[in-house]
Amino acid sequence: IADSMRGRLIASEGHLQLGGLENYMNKLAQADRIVIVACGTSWHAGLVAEYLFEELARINVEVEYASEFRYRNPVIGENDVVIAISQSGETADTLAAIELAKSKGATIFGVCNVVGSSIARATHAGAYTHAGPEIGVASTKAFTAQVTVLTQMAIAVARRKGALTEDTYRQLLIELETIPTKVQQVFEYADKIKEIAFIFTYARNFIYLGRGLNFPVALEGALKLKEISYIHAEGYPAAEMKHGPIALIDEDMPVVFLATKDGSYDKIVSNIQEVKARKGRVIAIITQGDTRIPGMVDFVIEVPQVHELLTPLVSVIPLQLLSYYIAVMRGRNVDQPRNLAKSVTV
Ligand code: F1P
Repeated sequence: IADSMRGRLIASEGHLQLGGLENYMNKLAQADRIVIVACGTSWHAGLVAEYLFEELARINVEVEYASEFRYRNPVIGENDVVIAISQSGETADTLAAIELAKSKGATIFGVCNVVGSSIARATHAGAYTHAGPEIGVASTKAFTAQVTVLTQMAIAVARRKGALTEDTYRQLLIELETIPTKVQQVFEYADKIKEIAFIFTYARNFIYLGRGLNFPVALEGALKLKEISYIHAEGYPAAEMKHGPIALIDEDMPVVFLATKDGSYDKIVSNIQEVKARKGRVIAIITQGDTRIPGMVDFVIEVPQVHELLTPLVSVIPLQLLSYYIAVMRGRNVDQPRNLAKSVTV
């Protein structure tokens, strides 16, 4: 993962190059609304992009499941910009959503991994993620690659709009270039994650909670666990817990918290207290050096400090590893999980 990110970031050293997107940058910068269509893991990358485009470029973003969008009668037209995200570039639902939006006059950008794929060809412009082949069915490095490219797009569009100062722009680029090394550092915790996986190998349910940019990461952590270990897992925004899922918490419920040091930190600490008060077993993903959360929870996994806007790129890694080890310990075929296809072409 780190290597595929490093390659892409070196290619953009000091300046963001987004290939075929360069000529369409004004269209993106002037958009009143961006509609993101995708499925599965790619949809989660879209949710991260929603936070980034809104935060950095102040553009209204809607993130749609392509599998729903294609069957609706969505309000979309010539002034809309659609970003379609797909690892395989062959997902039938995403392709159908693109065709529908195109027939209404929208401009379509693609973020695809597979060069020359059907989705890449159906778009007006786009950026390839160049994450290399995904060996397994479940997307992992494709997710980090998609988020990297979408982050670069959001930064570039914000700059084009004049919404970013030159200092912030430079700072974000410098921070982006530190990410591959920081991702590599998370792997130093692999043995610890393996121990936690061993303890929870036969759990029947899991809940994942996060706020802000870590909310899509919670969804992605739950999806990875479902996909490769077949354990029932739910991801929620931590603030939604009190609106229902809190009823599920007891001493048999493992709860994974995305609790890195960011603007939501104090609120996530309160959510952890709420779960501990109900005897939930908490695994917290925390920022290295945090001394507050370790005393409150059952297990911690540390990730390096990163710029707040880049958090998902590192906080997702321990969740991918946790799913991987649990699946292996349960004897699952992690590369070819049952009932899943790499490209869902129907
Ligand atoms: C979308 C997706 C993947 C998932 C699985 C089924 O694929 O939902 O996220 O891991 O492979 O398809 P894509 O459009 O990103 O290729």
